[in-house]
Amino acid sequence: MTKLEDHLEGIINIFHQYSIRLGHYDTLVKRELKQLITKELPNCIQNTKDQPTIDEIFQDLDTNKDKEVSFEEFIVLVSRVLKTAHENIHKE
Ligand SMILES: [Ca+2]
Repeated sequence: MTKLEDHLEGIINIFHQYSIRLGHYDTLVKRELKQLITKELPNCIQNTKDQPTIDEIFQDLDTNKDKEVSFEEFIVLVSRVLKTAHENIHKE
């Protein structure tokens, strides 16, 4: 695998690490999303310990409103975080 392919697979692995914990094995319920954000993205997302922030992110990502965040819904967050990280690199 190339470095990029390896990183992409890493995103899938992290998602699964959290999605298998509760409810459906391949989706994130709110508690899983909170755990993932708090543990894996504390430098990219502000106020991760703050419940209203988590509520807001969850509602925003759960576009089909089934109270679960699928991988497809999750990558919207990944894409946003990635975009911000890229912008920050050029600021420094
Ligand atoms: Ca959903």
